[in-house]
Amino acid sequence: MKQSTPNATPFSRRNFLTRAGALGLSGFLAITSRSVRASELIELPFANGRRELVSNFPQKGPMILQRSRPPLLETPFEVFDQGVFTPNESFYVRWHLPNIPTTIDPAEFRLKVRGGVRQPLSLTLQELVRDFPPFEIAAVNQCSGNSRGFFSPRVTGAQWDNGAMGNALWRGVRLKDVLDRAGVASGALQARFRGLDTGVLPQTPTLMKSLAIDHARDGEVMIAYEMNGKPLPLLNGFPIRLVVPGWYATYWVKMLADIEVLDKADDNYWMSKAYVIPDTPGANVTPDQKDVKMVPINRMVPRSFFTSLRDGAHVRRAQPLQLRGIAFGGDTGIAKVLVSTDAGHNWQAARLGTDHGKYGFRQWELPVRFVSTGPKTLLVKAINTAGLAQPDHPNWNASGFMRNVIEAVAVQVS
Ligand SMILES: Nc1nc2c(c(=O)[nH]1)N[C@H]1C(S)=C(S)[C@@H](COP(=O)(O)O)O[C@H]1N2
Ligand SMILES: [Mo]
Repeated sequence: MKQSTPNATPFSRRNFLTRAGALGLSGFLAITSRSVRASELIELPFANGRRELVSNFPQKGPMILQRSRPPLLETPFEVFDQGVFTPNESFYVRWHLPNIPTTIDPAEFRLKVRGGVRQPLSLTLQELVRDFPPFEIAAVNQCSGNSRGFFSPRVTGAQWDNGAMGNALWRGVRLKDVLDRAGVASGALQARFRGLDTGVLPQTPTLMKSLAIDHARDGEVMIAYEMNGKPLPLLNGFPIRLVVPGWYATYWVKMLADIEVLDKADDNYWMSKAYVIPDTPGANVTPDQKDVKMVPINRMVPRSFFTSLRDGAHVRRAQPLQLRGIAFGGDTGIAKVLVSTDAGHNWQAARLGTDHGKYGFRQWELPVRFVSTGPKTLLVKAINTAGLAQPDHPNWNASGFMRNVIEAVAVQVS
């Protein structure tokens, strides 16, 4: 965890308005006529994996188009080899509802805090920045459905490759400080968060997510106004979003505008139906398993990836080769990353890169040299500081959530 001194406020009115005006949102609105733009086709490594690589979303570079409205954009995996912080212009995007404001006037924006509080609040962005101590944390934002395209048997939902995740240095204020300003009333059970996006039909339930009040007040859950030193891109939740370190991104409500303190458990659609997992280790069930108890998705689990080479890569015998990748511990830090170059017979500990805090990506490296030619299976496995290791076999559930398995790449040595 990194704590830094406050610098010039990112939300001076002029700065904010200029940025809001400079978003170039016409591309966003006109996205259905995007065919005028040249785009490249890429092939994700599963059936029906052909996707367009598009560059016409505001504040975004080349992204894998999963869907245009609402936008689902995946980070091209090469980006993860370039460093542990995922650049804002490459950071994946996921929205559920199609009506997303295309401009936000920072001067008009208010964050409401209401419900079971002594003093309801309506905060301007300037108040949020000025009146609360700044807080920074590096944390992985990962969609519950990241890697869903690999589920077998296949399940419905966005068929993501492994790029529905990203790591950023988030800067903002602690949610605890804001809740304490409002004064949480006794009997409070949860805090519920809502953004500015809505459905087209009035009966579409607005996305709302809730956290236990103690979790909301743990001093780590935060309201972020900056991502990697810059205001949040509109598509990642400008002007503010919730950051819930160690938890799946469904809770990281974007364009956060409303916090309601509840005295009972929230059973709205997005809590009780849309984002529930089997209450089993690793959310793992068999496709024919019946009457499984379901619970809201929550903490992430450890994962690791190769980033320096892809499945099918050709490498030279006897030549020194630096294997490289990223790992994260889920809801706690990485203890070890183990790599096998012989399909799991032998494992070696990789060298871990700079620790930017327990919730972020950690780079790993391992020098290897292949003594014989032929096909080789390379494996990588993360173990977190709670002793949880990635499983040998992939988990499965009907929603395609929490994909986890020791990752493999096949290489050809010649
Ligand atoms: N307001 C709002 N916040 C939201 C969502 C949404 O649809 N609306 N989707 C959630 C889900 S499921 C994910 S995976 C993350 C994606 O965050 P990103 O687009 O910044 O990568 O946002 C979360 N926050
Ligand atoms: Mo998600």
